[in-house]
Amino acid sequence: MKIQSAKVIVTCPGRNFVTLKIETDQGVYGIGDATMNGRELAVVSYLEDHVIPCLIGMDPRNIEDIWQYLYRGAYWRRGPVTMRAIAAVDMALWDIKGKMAGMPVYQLLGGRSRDRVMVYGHANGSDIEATVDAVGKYIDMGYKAIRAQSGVPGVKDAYGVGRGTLHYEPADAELPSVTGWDTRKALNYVPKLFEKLRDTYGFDHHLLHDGHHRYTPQEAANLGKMLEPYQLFWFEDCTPAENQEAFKLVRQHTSTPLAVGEIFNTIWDCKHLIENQLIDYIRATVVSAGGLTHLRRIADFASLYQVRTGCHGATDLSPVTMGCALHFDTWVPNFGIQEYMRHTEETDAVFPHDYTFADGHLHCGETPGHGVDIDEELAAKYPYKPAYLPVARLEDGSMWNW
Ligand code: GCO
Ligand code: MG
Repeated sequence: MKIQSAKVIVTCPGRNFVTLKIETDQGVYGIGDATMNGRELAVVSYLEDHVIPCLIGMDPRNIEDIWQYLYRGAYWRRGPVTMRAIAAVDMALWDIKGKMAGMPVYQLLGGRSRDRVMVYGHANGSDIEATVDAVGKYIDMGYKAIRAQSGVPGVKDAYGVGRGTLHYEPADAELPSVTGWDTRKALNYVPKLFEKLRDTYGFDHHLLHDGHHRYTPQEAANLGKMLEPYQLFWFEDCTPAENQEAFKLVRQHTSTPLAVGEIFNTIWDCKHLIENQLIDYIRATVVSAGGLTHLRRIADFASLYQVRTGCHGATDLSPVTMGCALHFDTWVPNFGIQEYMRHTEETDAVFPHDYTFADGHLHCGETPGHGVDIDEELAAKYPYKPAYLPVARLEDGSMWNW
């Protein structure tokens, strides 16, 4: 069996997606996601100019060998572009293997560990009152776990606040728009949001919060401690995870569970935090961390330390990544939770899929492969549109972490 051709499809049904389609000499094809929000075309070039020529003629059944070929063989290892390109190939190959075996991917991984996958949705509002209302709407939709982000008075376009409640999308401008940040104001506001949420809805639902790399370790420790009475499911990206020693300080001061890893690309990014038990949830996901082949290595390593998974699932991860993540979540023994930001109807139409939402959970389908396809004709109707993520500046104009 041979890989006969492969192509990259770029489409913008409301937002940009980069998709790899691998075709075999036996008529079976597979689909993979390679989207990198705000930097899409770098991955397109990596795939078209440097990966696809090597794939032609390879045996698509050799998933592991092809993974090693692309990782070791490039010499230049790791990084968000390389690992997304590898991920796209990997997803497409698992899709092909599943189709050939007549089995959904979770069966190939080792079978079902659970009936359904608990997801969390994104509730946000311009202030506490609006955010409390938005959380109520998610509870009404059946969610068991909800991430809450509120605008902060005096902070321009604080992170995580969308225009509607369902389809938050931060990449919105042809050049990066400038948002504001003020840690003092956030530290004063965020605990009040969670106090109000617990007062209003009690403790039956899981609540989550994303710090989006904004706080210093000391500030993160302080906020984690202030949030303890509200028993969060997790406090995410409380401080940048470049200097991972910094998490020791946060950990020493708070028992609020910590989640990190949506921008991690390999097991090496995760190793220190996991083996030093500095986090509770690892957020690496299929598209950013080298596909299913690599993500399961991360999960297995994490399981040694009772660290559970919490795959990133924002809208910039296409339905293809969501489909693969759900097969992974259905299998992985140390599952924690899956993020689920809904795609628009346009996106769902371009990527027909068999996963379904019910009662706060997602269910992966039983279609052979990962269960997500691309409608190429429809995709062609939505040409690529440059869109950047915002940047953040402090009140004095200094750059900060968006
Ligand atoms: C999350 C993330 C996203 C990112 C987005 C960037 O927790 O879902 O932080 O909202 O900001 O994926 O492209
Ligand atoms: Mg996040």
